[in-house]
Amino acid sequence: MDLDAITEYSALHPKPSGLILQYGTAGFRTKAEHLDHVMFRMGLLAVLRSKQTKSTIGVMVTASHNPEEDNGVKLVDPLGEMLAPSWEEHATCLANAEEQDMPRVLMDISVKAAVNLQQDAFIVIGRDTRSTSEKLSQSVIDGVTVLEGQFHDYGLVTTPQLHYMVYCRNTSGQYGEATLEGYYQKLSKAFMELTKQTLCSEDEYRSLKVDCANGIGALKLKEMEHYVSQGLSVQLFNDGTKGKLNHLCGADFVKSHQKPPQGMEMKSNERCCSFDGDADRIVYHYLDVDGHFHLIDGDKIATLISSFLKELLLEIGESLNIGVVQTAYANGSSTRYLEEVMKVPVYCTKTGVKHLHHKAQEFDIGVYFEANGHGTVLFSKAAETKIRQLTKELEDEKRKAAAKMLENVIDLFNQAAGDAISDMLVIEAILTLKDLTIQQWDALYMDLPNRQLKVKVADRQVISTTDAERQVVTPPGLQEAINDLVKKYKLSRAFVRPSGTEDVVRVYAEADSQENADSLARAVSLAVFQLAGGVGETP
Ligand code: 16G
Ligand code: MG
Repeated sequence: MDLDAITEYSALHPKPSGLILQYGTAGFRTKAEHLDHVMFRMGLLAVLRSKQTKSTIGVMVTASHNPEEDNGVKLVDPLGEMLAPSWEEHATCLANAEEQDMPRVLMDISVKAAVNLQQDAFIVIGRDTRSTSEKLSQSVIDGVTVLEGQFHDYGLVTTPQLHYMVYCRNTSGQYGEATLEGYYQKLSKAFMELTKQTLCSEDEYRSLKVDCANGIGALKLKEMEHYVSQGLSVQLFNDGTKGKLNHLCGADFVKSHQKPPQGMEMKSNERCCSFDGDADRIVYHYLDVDGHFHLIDGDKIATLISSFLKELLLEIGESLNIGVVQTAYANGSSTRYLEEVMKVPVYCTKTGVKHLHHKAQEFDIGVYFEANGHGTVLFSKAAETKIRQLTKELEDEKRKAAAKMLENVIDLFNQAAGDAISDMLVIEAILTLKDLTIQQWDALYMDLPNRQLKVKVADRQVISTTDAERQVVTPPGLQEAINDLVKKYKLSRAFVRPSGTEDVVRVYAEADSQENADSLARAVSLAVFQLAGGVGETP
């Protein structure tokens, strides 16, 4: 390592002294103006990680659903997965090292992680549409270059597209071709094959309105449109030509406010969906004939997909196991429906894609979705091989057709990461094949009314949790207080957890009516405020 060169270049990306940032649930995220040094250093770190794993590593510049003024960065590990936890710690140390200490911290990491510095390194870089992203990704490149890493800059891509590129490059093209063209080809081919028998003539089924959150999703859907136009016509709203990124629109807004996005013309019973700012989240929604808004969130998406997969598995008669992974935010009705009606095992993990992804890898077919719309389906290598073999060998026409469909589903899901585009195509295919309207899908079960609130406390880390964030361990007395409150309502449940992306404690409550869910959420917020050092206004 040329420490002099590193010192010299680092001075061009100086760290504001005293600034402390954490590699959180999904990388670093804060106001864009504080991130230049972080980007440079993540370029350096990506090179070390690439040398250590002898693989291509990804660096994505985005702050997803956060406001336009924010930005962020995350590293993508060799199989398209989130960065390994021990390297998250390295990332935090490196980002927080004061200017003069940085080269030494970098050396320490390289020694600790037993990096062979002679090894070649290759980094792929992507960015979202934020006005600050281009310059920040240039700083990543500066970091990569000073450590003599090779790189390819994909420029504007969705987060899942970058994950896809990393996965392709590290599996010598077996997963797909590491280009945007390759991505569109792979997905559209699987989509067209999956739906080809049943291409429905009614326009109602084939057109979909998409709220793109004024983000990268709009650009990429425009690029992909003609590949799938025979099977699906998408009408884009909030495509970034007028509105502000993630402002009053997008999946996060729609889910957390439970209202339609602005800037989208919705007629009753029309199928609509919303992406988030980097297109790794999707939720569906519609207005009924009375003008009431209905949200179809990640839980209902998981239900639709897993029931479809379960039917196909029954059809081919193979004993491949299927499991659904959720978080504590999953609506109680969805968990009950999956377990009791569909009879699929359901597991709960901590919030954050990496936790769900990890758990889902334990099954032949692991369906994971957060209620907020992050998710995908993972097929184990063994399950994939089995299914591909069956499509060749089966003689029974019906079983063969089911196996073929499963094969298309494997190709259609972005197995490197949850992907709004890929999820959207799977959902559209299933609705078409099963001849389901959005109302029929919505009617699978009724969500329990729920409410999410935030509480400001002096130090959110005083709250620690266990049992996949469903129980509070500290501060003492808080869990007991929550238990007592929950007992006062029917069909009720509540939990609290420190946010991994914002300086707040999050509160979730559900109950038999909206009024009760609201009042339980308020009462729990007050308990947090009193027992966990609330600051500012009393909730
Ligand atoms: C991040 C996570 C998301 C999680 C959210 C929770 C990824 C790619 N994203 O956006 O999965 O739901 O954080 O935020 O892992 P919170 O900790 O602030 O509630
Ligand atoms: Mg996102």
